[in-house]
Amino acid sequence: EEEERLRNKIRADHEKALEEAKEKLKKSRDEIQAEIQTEKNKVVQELKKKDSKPLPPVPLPNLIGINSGEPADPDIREKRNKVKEMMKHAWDNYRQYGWGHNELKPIARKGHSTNIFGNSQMGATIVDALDTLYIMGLHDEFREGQEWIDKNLDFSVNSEVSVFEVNIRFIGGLLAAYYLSGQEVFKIKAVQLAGKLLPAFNTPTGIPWAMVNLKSGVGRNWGWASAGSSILAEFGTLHMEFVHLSYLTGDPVYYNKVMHIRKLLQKMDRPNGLYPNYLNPRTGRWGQHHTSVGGLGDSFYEYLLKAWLMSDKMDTEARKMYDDAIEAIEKHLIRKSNGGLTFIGEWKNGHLERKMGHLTCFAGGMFALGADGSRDDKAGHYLQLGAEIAHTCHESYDRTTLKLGPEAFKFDGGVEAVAVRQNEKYYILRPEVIETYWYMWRFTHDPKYRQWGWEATQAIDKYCRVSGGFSGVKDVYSSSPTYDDVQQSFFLAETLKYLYLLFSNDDLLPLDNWVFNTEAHPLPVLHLANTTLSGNPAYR
Ligand code: DMJ
Repeated sequence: EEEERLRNKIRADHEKALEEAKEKLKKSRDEIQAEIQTEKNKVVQELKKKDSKPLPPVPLPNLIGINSGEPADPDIREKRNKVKEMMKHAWDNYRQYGWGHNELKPIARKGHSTNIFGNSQMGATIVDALDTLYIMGLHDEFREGQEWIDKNLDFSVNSEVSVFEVNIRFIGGLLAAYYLSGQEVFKIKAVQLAGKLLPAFNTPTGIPWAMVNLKSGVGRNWGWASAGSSILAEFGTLHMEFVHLSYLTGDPVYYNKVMHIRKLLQKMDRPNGLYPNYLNPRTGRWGQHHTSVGGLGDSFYEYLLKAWLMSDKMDTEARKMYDDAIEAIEKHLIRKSNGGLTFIGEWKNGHLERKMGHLTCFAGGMFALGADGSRDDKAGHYLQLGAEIAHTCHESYDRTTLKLGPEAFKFDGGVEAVAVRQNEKYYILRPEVIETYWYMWRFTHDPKYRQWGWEATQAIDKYCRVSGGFSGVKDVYSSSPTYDDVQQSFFLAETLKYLYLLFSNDDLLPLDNWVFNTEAHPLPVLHLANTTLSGNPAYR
């Protein structure tokens, strides 16, 4: 019977083909040629599509866990309210004296900016603060920020900006605001801005320039970076945002750019298994062999881990690169001081510099976050390593007069977790130590992390607060410190957000559903198999 059915089908197909051939013969030469051309075009289009490997179209993920996270314990609630009050103080003063400028000078009470934001007023503090305002329930302030963005945020300006900073603060901030609030304006602005960054990738290797002019698209590198190099922590900290951009637009261009960077890095030799901080975008060769888990290297490692987490653990290539990298880091850069403090040093010109930066302190949280799923099931080991880094960084705070951590501290001859050089004694409202307390709190619920976070909150409020906002201080060992008169935008994006989360319940932005970019902007895990557009009460 089956044979009979097949024979009939073949006969029918044959007849159909004959009919089609007859039809074709009736057509004019021109008509046939036009048809061939159409077919050719289709094939070219298909090939192009294949070449650029589009991401599968998927609906918005189920956004679970943007509840208020209000703690039951009145003491913790009071602490959380204090952090919210500090956010209000920072925001209100920026609103009053710096509105529209990138940052605030809280003592001079006027706007402030640095070269990373270019020469135009892009409201960096507004964009960076939005999601913190949102989760704290500061809805009026959030709306004001949204209105400013809607009316004033314009990227067609003749201004040269840092690709990395604009990505982590602006694109990250806009995307998080979009996912939390559902307001289209944030998505539209994020995509517009991303388009302006794309020309930075026009280099012989596809490794982007550090800076790009938003109007002309001309890119270049920092003058100080090893022989015209791009920086690992800059071109290696685009992945999360760019994958989300492709996901939201259906346009694979962003995804392709960052995957190209990854593939290129994967192919390169790594001295001692370590990634140097500098890579020349013209030649594709490493610059100086400096390796750091602090400035210039830090968030590259963070984004390998977070690419895996953000993909719902599907991107195993990223996880492997992370595992390989931290194995080499542990072997070559992590040591114990004479006094028993675990620290992460820097590799410079063939030797280990026994110095750790405030920036490096984020790694405690990263090790804890990466513990689950680690190679050879070393989860306990990495959680312990995270705890040790948290302890060391707490010591760096505790051994100062102001109980605020210095920019860098040494572990050399008698000196332990203390800054030695005058120009390393400043604290500029950085978040990394508090970030690590928060991750450790989420994974262990050891009350000491809340205690340490509270110490830092009090110290910031006592020594960095001025009537016009919050300022960095120049020397954490001096009892009469001078101010640097800058309220950094990351203070609102990160420092205050991590403190607020530390004193909130875990159901506010649970880590199973959200991954924080390096500027603490939460982006949802793309649970591709478990997605829904509506019907989730937590969404909006
Ligand atoms: C922030 O912009 C980000 O956390 C970045 O990854 C490192 N530096 C600052 C905060 O210190």
